[in-house]
This record gives sequence, C-alpha cells and structure tokens, in this order.
Amino acid sequence: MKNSEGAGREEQLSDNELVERLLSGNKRALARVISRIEGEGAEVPDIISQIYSHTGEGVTVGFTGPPGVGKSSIIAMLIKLYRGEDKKVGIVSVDPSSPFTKGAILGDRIRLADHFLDKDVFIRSMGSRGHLGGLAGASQLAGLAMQAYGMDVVLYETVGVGQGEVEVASAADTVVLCLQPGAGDSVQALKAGVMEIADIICINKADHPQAKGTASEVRSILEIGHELDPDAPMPPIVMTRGDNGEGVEELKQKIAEHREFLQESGRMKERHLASIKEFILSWTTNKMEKEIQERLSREDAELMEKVRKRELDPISAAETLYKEV
Ligand SMILES: Nc1nc2c(ncn2[C@@H]2O[C@H](COP(=O)(O)OP(=O)(O)O)[C@@H](O)[C@H]2O)c(=O)[nH]1
Ligand SMILES: [Mg+2]
Repeated sequence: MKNSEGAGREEQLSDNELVERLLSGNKRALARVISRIEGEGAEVPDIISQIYSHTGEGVTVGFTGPPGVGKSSIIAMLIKLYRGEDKKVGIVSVDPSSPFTKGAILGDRIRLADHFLDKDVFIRSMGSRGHLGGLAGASQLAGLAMQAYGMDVVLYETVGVGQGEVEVASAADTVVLCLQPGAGDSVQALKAGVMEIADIICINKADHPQAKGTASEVRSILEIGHELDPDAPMPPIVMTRGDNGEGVEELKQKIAEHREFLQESGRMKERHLASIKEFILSWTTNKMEKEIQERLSREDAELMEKVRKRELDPISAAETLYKEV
C-alpha cells in the first residue's frame, strides 16, 4: 500500500476513490487533485462538488506584493510558527518568478527541506496561465482541496502588484500586502489599488536603513485613505525580517486579530459572499468567452463575413451570438 503511493506509476483511481483518499488525509491524493485542477480536467466540477462541504473552517491568508520583497521567506517562517502549534499548513504559490521548490529560493535549505518531508505541510506552486475560472479560480480551488485534506491554515502567495494578483489574494480572509524599504513600491501599490485591499501591511527587510522611512510613508498614505473613508479599518503595519524571522510572530498575531475582527463584526459573512460572487462571475465569464471564441473561429465565420460585406452590422452580429450562447 505505502509503496503504491510512492513515485512511479500512477494508480488508476475513480474520482470517488480519489476524493475519499483526499478526505482521509492522503497527501498523494491531494497532489493529484491539484494537478487535475491545474490541468483543467473535466472531472474537476464533480470533485469540487464532493469536497466543498468539507471546507470553510481553515484560516486563509493571501500574501501579495512585488517580486523580491520577501513573501516566500516570510511564509516559510510562518509555516514554522504554525507547525509549532501543531497546525497543518497548505501553501498555494502563484509566483512563477521564484517557485517554492526544495528550498532553492530560501537561505535556510534545511528548514524548508523539513517542511517538504512534513506530512502536515504541503507547498504547491501553480502556473500563471489562466485555467479554470482564471488563475484566481484555480488557486482558490487548490486552496479548497487543501482544506478538504485537513489543512488548518492555507497561505496564498501571489507576485506583483496588479489586478490578477489582487483577485487571488482577495479570495483569502486576510490579505497581507508585503513591501520593502525604498523602491517606491508603496506608491505603486497605491496606484494599483492594492493598498485598499490590504488588511495588514508588512514592511519586510526591517534591517534596511530606509525601513522606518518607508513605514512612515505608508502610514501617511493610509491616513489619507482613512480620512476619505473613516469607516474603513486602518490596516496595521508590521515590520518583519524574512531572513531571521523577526516580527513574524507579531504578523501572525495581527492575522489572528484581523480574523477575530471579521468574525465579531459580521464582516466575515460579507467577505465570503463577495468572494463567492467574484468566483461565480469569473467562472461564468471565462466559460462564455471560451464558447464565443470557439463559435467565432468555426461556425460563425459566415456571420463575420456578413458583417464584412456590410450585410449586417457588428452589434447585431454580437447580439445574435450572445443570445445563442
Ligand atoms: N536583508 C534582508 N533580506 C531578506 C529579508 N527577507 C528576505 N530577504 C531576501 O530577499 C530575497 C527575496 O526573498 P523571497 O522570499 O524570494 O521574496 P519574494 O519574491 O517576495 O517571495 C531573498 O534573497 C531573501 O533571502 C530581510 O528581512 N532582510
Ligand atoms: Mg516568492
């Protein structure tokens, strides 16, 4: 039994068997389910419908920010802290620039190697192409699989400061925006609207001489935002060091406090409804776009030809197609 779980030949399993194994805490089944999600397998909707009722209890945190600020390093430190409390931790990393592989990007190779061997930690990097419901959808589904497996905490890492990254991160209950001193990242994050979705701001590389300056720059940006919308909670700013773990315990504390705030204020429900709406919207628009693309490339070549010959106007053609779909 153990050997058949190992490397080599993939056992033929029905979807039900695969789900059963996932729910019983089989790590290989978890890996396979996530591969199917990533590969956009036709069986994914069925798998998700079977596991969904086993999800929702986990703590979910999204980390976003420009490349190189130290997101992966902070996550590695957090894994250690959560493991110290015997929590099971899953990581979904959508950072193609620095994949979470065997400690290559982290200074402390031994520690990450430990995480890879630990059955209660599962780190999965996902490609950056849009698959099921876009990248946000696919990583969210991977997070669901991790919760169904029994992860108490699911951490998402997304690189960059843009809309796609924001979407991925905002699927989580708590969003941590990671910035580093200097570099003008905070101004860029503000422009991209990322500052608005941040529940916690983490200024990493606290050892950098400009760290304090960046913190006060961020604080003044947040204060302006707060004046414009006094109801919006002020995100706390935490200074951390991804290389030695300084401040990461405080970051973990702030994550827990944010969660408590969401639960006690009733905002958790609002947040979940917004994220469900976002998922459904992205899933349906993705499907519709595909369907329309397909029709345009085949069946409806005739329709486009009519438009080209001025026998039909493009709006009428679009409306016809839309109604068919
Ligand atoms: N000086 C310093 N370097 C750090 C700190 N945290 C991370 N780094 C380094 O910054 C680089 C990028 O880190 P990484 O975690 O891959 O960043 P990511 O791209 O945001 O995931 C690595 O070389 C880390 O060792 C820190 O607090 N101080
Ligand atoms: Mg990274």
